[in-house]
Amino acid sequence: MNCLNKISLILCFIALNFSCKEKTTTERKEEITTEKKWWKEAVVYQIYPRSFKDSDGDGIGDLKGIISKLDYIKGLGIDAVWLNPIFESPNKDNGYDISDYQNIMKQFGTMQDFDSLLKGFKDRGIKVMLDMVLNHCSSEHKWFKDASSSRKSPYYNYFHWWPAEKGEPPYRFSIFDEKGYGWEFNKPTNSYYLHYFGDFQPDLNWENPQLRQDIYKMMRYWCDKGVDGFRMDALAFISKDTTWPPLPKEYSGNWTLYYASGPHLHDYIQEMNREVLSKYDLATVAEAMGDIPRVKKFVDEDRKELNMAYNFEAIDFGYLPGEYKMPDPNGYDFVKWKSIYAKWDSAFTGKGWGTMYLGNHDQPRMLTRWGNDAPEFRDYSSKLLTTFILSMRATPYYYYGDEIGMSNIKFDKVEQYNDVELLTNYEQVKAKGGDLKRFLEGMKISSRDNGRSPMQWDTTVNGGFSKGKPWLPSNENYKTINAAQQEIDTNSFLNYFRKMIKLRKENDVLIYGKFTLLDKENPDVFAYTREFNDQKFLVLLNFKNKIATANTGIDLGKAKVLINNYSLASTDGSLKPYEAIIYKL
Ligand code: TEU
Repeated sequence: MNCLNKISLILCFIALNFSCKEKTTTERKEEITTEKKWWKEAVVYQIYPRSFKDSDGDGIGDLKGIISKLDYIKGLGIDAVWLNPIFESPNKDNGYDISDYQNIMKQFGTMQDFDSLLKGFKDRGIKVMLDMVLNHCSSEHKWFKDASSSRKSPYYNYFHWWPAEKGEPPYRFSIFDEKGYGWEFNKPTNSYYLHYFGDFQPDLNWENPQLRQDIYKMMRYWCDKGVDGFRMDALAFISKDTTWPPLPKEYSGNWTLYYASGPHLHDYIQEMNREVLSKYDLATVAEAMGDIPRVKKFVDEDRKELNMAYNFEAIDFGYLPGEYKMPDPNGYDFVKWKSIYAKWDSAFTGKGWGTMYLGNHDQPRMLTRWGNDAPEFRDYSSKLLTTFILSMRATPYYYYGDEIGMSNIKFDKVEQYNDVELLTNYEQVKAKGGDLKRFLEGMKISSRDNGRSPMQWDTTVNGGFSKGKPWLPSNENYKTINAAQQEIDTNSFLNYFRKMIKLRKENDVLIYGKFTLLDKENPDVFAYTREFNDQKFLVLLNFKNKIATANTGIDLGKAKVLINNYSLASTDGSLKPYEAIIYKL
């Protein structure tokens, strides 16, 4: 072989080898992640303890209240619960302002109650996830009380300060501040402290290793007690650029994206993984705001950080730009919304894992926001949303009360609200001379208190939630919409929810199966397939209050209906208002 031939052979070999490698990488990229984990297979039920069940008549839900409902929770068929913060707190943001991470909020009970609750869940095979608020604490926390007394305090560096002698601090936004200003002046230290949320929620200084060690120790305390996971509040915001440069232009107005871009964010999460998470078999889910590339970093297994991330893009969809949670009067672009779900599914194709939810304590009731709470559609649309949540390729997080079709309470007056977010936003609109009537109308759809009204157990006073005056009124519709009534009705939402959970559990394809969006441009129907091994399911969801048709090109002649929210399912793709069907193909 002459020299030229030799070279071309080598080149050819390199090219071949390269193209093979290329192919494997592409193939690997397309392969869906099927590594089994309990937290991928679990259905998580979120309990807002303040509103679930009050055992002592003070109008506030408590741990003993949850204990009294353990069998109800078990009976749902769920696998894990996420409890919103249960730690000691002055409750200016209902527990998201923690004053002692290792004690139970007095209104909720004692540590002994918590231990009994944990045991009660464990005895029933239910895992327990706690809500860790690590970006900030309460201004009543002993760290802050000490830190704010003197610059010499050993805790001064547990927080972010701007000494007043340097003049005004560089602008930072605050979401729960009437003036939208993230620095608050503190006289004893003659300095300003940073608060991305309310001024009663000072941001913790994660750049300080001592603070981080204290946090990890506290987390290990709960893990050693036996908790199974954490929902990590506002975790994307923990790292800050402490040279405090002016806000970069590219983020102006998009404060969540800016706050989610701290320089050492992932160093700290990886450290937390080494120091705490890797030592236990935990489920961890991050409030990881930001775009997909940012969010993926939290959950890429190779990076050794967390397990799951929320999809904020879909839940925050349909609001008017530049206004806080003001629903677009023309509704939302359904085709775009579907594409967001498809995009977030493919973001976690090969690596990471997502979550699926349509409601939580920061959201209005899913029935009002994404379904239809009018009497004629309440039943169908509630079941449709449940079918959607439980048939996607992500861990479902299902909010208490949605299983019985609770809807928005729709307050008329600002005085009826409790939520700090609503109240500060109201003041902001007022200060700008905005249209308060319009604001309050919008909030009937989107405000957080809509999702926080007490659980509707039965037809007794306050829906059986409390014998006292509830901290937030019960929705008057408890007289017809309640768990007791739905328990006896075999066709109720509650029983549909149980049926849908069973279907998911019995069919791996609904957990691990590849998701493919079909009939993308259909303005009414959400259609997709799920495929795993030799199984293929088709999901058809008519999100509109009129008859619609799915054009999937799939012959339904031989398809088997696995679940349907009407008594008879069609075989030609036509769907009744809010009809939901899952077929086995
Ligand atoms: O919310 C994080 C957050 O950034 C909020 O903007 C949230 O998205 C907003 O309230 C939606 O309307 C978490 C908690 O879930 C929330 O309840 C707390 O109030 C907040 O952190 C502060 O801890």
